[in-house]
Amino acid sequence: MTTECRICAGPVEEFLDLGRQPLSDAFRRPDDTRPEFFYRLAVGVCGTCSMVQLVEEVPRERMFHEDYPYVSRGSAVMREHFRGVAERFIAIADDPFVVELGCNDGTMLRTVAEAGVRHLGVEPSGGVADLAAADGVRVRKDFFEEATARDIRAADGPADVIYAANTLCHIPYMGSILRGVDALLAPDGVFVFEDPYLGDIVEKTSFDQIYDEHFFLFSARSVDEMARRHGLELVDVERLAVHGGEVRYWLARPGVRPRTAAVDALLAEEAELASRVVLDGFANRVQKIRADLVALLTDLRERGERVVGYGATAKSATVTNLCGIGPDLVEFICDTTPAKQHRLAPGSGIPVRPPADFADPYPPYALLFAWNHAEEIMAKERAFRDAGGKWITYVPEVRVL
Ligand code: DWN
Ligand code: SAH
Ligand code: ZN
Repeated sequence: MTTECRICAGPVEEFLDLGRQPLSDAFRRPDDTRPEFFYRLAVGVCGTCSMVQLVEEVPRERMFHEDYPYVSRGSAVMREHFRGVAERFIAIADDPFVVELGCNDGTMLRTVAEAGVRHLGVEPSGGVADLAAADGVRVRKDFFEEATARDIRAADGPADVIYAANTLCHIPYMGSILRGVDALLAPDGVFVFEDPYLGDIVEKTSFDQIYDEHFFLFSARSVDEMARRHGLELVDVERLAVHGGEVRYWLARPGVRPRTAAVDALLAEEAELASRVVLDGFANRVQKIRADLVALLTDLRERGERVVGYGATAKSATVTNLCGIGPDLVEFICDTTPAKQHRLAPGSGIPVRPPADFADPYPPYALLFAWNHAEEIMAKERAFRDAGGKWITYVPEVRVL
């Protein structure tokens, strides 16, 4: 099947179909009897600009609304990560104006606000935006797009930094976003964004990074092409270890900043990344992980062993719904997020419970859905191991640890 690229209108060739999937962050109340929304989750690659993207778009209001449950503050590692980012932006100019798209609960901007630096968060999900405001962050409850950007420019002046973490890849209407960036960014300003990196996703076969909210899987090459088409230039890239491997892209107006050697090095490394051979290989490894995981969980059930999930991630919706994992295979998922607890995970119907329930009593096996936070979680759950518990992971392959 071929569709049209959301960046360049070139032909998008599908290479992986992950089937009928629910909204990844739609945790339902147990008494909610309304039918769930499903869509077809499939990924393709543009033959012209190499952008990897979903072939079906979910309307944004279905995903990002008052009850959007994800909060950035749920991980100590991420809190520290965003404090570091904020400190760099605070020091980037005299009296800078820092705008964050998808500021969520204000985890990054709160450091900027506390330093008395001019800032604005743009966040359409009302509940998490309220958390940011409660922490002293100036936030506008809106989707960022061209009209919003023009409005902000008129009211607050040009931005020295426009930043988006794990947000730009959520936005299919990229033309409007980049026209907005052009309208809002100061002549010597920077547009900085960080998202899961296609290179890491392919290398680790972390197919669960693909779900409704993750519309694009960026690479240096596809971002370079995208920037050029919109009058911007990719001037720097940084590889990040967070969320299973990301890249932070720095864009500026042409000629304003020299392009670093890191950009050319990453482009060279990516020579084959968007080829059909590489992407078809990825798709084949996904099917192997699916078969191995179903076999392992089925075997454990037959032996009467309990398995509990750890971390009700958006990513886990892709895994459970692709593999047909329900409460018969995974008893419940424990998670620290208040808005997910005592709800049912989307599609699978697996109950979500507070982490205290994990130890009550410990199961023999825990399926680590939040594998990107493995170090942090395994450190805080040492007692599970000490009690003889074993972790199950499926990235980069199914293993019992
Ligand atoms: O891109 C996105 C990223 C930034 O966040 C969004 N589209 C949605 C969301 O994706 P996710 O849900 O896959 O993100 P995380 O950060 O992998 O989610 C971790 C989950 O695990 C959260 O629900 C919190 C929970 N958790 C926990 O229960 N104990 C996390 C940690 C670190 C813990 O110790
Ligand atoms: N930046 C945070 C949150 C990422 S989750 C972090 O890295 O942890 C993605 C966020 O993007 C959600 O809070 C969602 O509401 C927001 N979002 C989605 N579309 C947006 C848009 N058009 N403009 C601004 N934010 C958007
Ligand atoms: Zn394209």
